[in-house]
Amino acid sequence: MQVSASQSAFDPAGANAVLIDRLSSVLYIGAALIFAIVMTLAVVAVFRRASGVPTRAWVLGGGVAIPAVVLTALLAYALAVGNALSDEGPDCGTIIHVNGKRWWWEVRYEQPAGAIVSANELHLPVGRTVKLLLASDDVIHSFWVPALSGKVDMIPGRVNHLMLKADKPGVYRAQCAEFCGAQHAFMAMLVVVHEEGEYERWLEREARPAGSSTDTQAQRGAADFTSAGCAACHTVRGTSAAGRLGPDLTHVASRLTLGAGVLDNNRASLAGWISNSQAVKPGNLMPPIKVPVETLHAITAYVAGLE
Ligand code: HEC
Ligand SMILES: [Cu+2]
Repeated sequence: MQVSASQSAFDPAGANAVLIDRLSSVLYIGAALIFAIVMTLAVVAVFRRASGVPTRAWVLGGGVAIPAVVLTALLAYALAVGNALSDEGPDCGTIIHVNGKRWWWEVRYEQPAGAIVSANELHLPVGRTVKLLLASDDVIHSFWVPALSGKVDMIPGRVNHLMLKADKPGVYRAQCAEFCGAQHAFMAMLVVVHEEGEYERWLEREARPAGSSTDTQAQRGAADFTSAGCAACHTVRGTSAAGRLGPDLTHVASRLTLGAGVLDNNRASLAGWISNSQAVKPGNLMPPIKVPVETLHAITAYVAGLE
């Protein structure tokens, strides 16, 4: 993928990710120190076996007292971090639903003016805590944006919460982190964190229905989109297409990637995806569409115009 997007828990860009990064550093460094001390003592013990040092104090001190103190301290610290991670904070006004699908993501923005449905890209305002409500319609998925937070499972019949706050604008990569079938590895998503004020503008654009094109090929493509069967699975708001099996395509052309992060979004990859997405993402739930090449071009022109 050409879009540069960080997917590293060691490069935190949000408050929760910083807490997790710090906790893991403490655990890594602590474990390394303990390992070094134990190994040193083991070596010393091997060479001083016969010298008659009292062992009782060593066993009780090193085997009981020190582990009890160290492990209790670590447990208390880890519990405090876990508590802080689920803290809503006073400024949490934004609620976004993310629904795991085989093998893509439905994203629904709760709005005073009604929900906006989108897919395969999550948009966030910088510096504000957002509450994600995570669910699944089919199998268990797991939502994970390593640069912003820990993983939370998406379980059919349940709604799990995740508080997200991004401190730096940018693009971060999310990945399904629970094996969910053939295309689990290609179930990714980009998280776009907007500058102050930009998020509202983006939401406003996303809320609009699809515009109609003046391009004649695209106009033909709009009709072909329905006759070729695309509308049975895809919604394009503002048209009669209202299918729910696949991602909402109302503004698909403005997304950075196609197919949940498998392809860069441009006209060539779009044509390739539409003619046979199975070649790109084998086993995904969109069947190959057999249409004459002019029809394919027309549909591609139409979909590429859905900005
Ligand atoms: C049987 C249902 C079905 C039909 C028919 C169908 N699709 Fe899809 N489509 C899907 C599913 C499911 C996905 C998501 C696949 C994935 O990423 O795993 C998808 C994904 C897509 C995407 C990528 C969306 C994104 O957010 O990246 C585009 C574009 C698309 N379809 C266009 C079309 C067009 C154009 C047609 C008609 C020629 C069509 N589809 C017909 C089910 C369908
Ligand atoms: Cu998954």
